[in-house]
Amino acid sequence: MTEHIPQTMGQQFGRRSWAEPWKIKMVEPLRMNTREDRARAAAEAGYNTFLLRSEDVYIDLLTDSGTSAMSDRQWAGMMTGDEAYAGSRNFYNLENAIQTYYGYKHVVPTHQGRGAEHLISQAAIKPGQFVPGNMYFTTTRLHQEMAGGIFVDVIIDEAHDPTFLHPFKGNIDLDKVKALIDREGAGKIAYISLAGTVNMAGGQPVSMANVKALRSLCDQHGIKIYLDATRMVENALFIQEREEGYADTPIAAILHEFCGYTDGAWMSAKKDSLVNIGGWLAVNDWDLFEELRNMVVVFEGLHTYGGLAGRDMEAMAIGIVESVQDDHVRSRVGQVRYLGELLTDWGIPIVQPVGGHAIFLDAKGFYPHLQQTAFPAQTLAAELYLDSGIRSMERGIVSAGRNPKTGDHYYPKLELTRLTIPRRVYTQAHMDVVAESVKAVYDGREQARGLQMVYEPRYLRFFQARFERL
Ligand code: P71
Repeated sequence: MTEHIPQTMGQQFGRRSWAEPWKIKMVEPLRMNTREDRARAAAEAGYNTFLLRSEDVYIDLLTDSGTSAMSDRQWAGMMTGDEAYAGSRNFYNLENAIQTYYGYKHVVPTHQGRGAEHLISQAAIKPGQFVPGNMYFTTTRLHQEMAGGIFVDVIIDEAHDPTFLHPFKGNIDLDKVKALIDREGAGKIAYISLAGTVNMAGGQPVSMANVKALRSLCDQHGIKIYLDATRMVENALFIQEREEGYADTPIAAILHEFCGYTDGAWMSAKKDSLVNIGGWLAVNDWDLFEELRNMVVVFEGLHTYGGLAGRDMEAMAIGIVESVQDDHVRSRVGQVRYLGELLTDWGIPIVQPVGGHAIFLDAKGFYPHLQQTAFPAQTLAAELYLDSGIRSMERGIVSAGRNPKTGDHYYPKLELTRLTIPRRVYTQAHMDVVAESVKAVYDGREQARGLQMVYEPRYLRFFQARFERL
C-alpha cells in the first residue's frame, strides 16, 4: 500500500491546475448526428434513454458502470487469463487484491454487483425481516424484497433535500436505527445495508465517524453490517478531504479502515475497479461464506470464477490496485467537480454538494410547472438528448417504481436526471460541451410539456418503459 500521497505538479508548487495521471494511447471515434436524426431516434426509443442505440449517442453519460477505459496494464493482464474451469490463477490474484485493499477474509466472485446482491439477500434475510439502509439502490432493494425483506430508509433527512449542504449527506441517522430496534427488536433486523457514496442521493459520502458509531450500536444488539462497496473508493476521497484527521491518510488506508467496521461487502466492480464487467461478495464469517460459496455454483458458476472469465478477474485485480491510487481518485472526482462548478456558476439547479460519480440535475428546479406524474426527470433526459446527443439517466419517479402492496407510484422527494461520468474516458472539452447543452435546455425550460407513460414493464420499469410527449 502507498505510504505517502503523491502530489500532482500543480500541488507541488501550490498552483490551482491539476490533470489526469495518464495519457491517451488508443481512441474510439465519436459519431455526431443532426437534430432530425435525434428526434427520430428519441421517438423510436419511446423517450427512454435506456432504449437508444449507443450509435445514436454523442456523449454517453448514462452510467459510470462498466464504461471505464482500462489501462495498458489491465489489457496486458487480460492476455494472462487462465481460463481453467476450476482454480484459475487469476481468481487467486483477485482474492488477494480484495483481501489486501478491502480487508475481508473470504471472497466469492460474481458476474456483477446484482449477482452478489442476490446471494447476500438470499443468505442473510429471513422473510419478514427489516433491512435498514442509507437510502436505496434499485437492484439492491429489489433483491432484498425478493428475499422477503422489508426495506427501511434510515439515511439522514438532509439527504432528501437537493440543496442542503452537508459534508456527509450519505450518513445513517442512528436515531432511526435505534427507533426501529426499539419497535421491532434486533432479531427482526436482517442486517444494516450500508452504501458508500449513496448513488440515489447524488453520490453522497458516509463519514468514518458515522460508520464507527453504527458499528458500536450494532455491536450492542448483535446486528451485522454489510457494505455496498461499489463506490467506496470515491467515498474515501471525501473522508480524506472533509473529515478531521484524515488529510494525510492515503485513500487505500481509509478504504481499509472503513471496511474494517463492517462484516462484509458486495461490489459492482464495474464502477470503482475500472473494469467492464465483474463483481464480488466478501465476508468475514466462515459459516456465511460456506453458504454463499455453495449458492454461487447454482446461480453464477464455480466459486473460483463466479460467471467471469479468468481474464476478467485479472483485469479486476489490477483495476483494484489502480483504483486506490490517490492521484487517480483525485482526478476522477475532480472532473465531476469541474462540470459541477460550470453548472453552479450558471445558476443551474443541481444536487449540492457535488458527489463522486455524477452531476444530478434537479428536474423539479428545471420544471416547477410539471406535475411529478408528467415525469420531469425523464423529460429532462429526453430534452438533453434532443439538444446535443447527450445521454443521461432518469433517477426520479420512474426509477422509484410502485409500492408492491398498493400499486401506487412511489413519489420520491428527489426528481433527478443524472449525468454520470465514466472513468478515464472523456476530456475536459467534453465536459464543456455537456455544460453548454445543459444550459441551453435550462434556458428553454418553460417550453417543456412533460411525458406520459404508454408502456410499463413489471420489474425495474425504468429500463424498458416507453413514453410519448404530452
Ligand atoms: C448505475 C448502476 C448500473 C445500473 C443498475 C440499475 C439501473 C440502472 C443502472 C449499479 C449498482 C450501484 C450500486 C450502488 C449496486 C449496483 C448494481 N449501478 N449498487 O449507477 O450503483 O451493480 O449493475 O453491477 O449489477 O448506473 P451491477
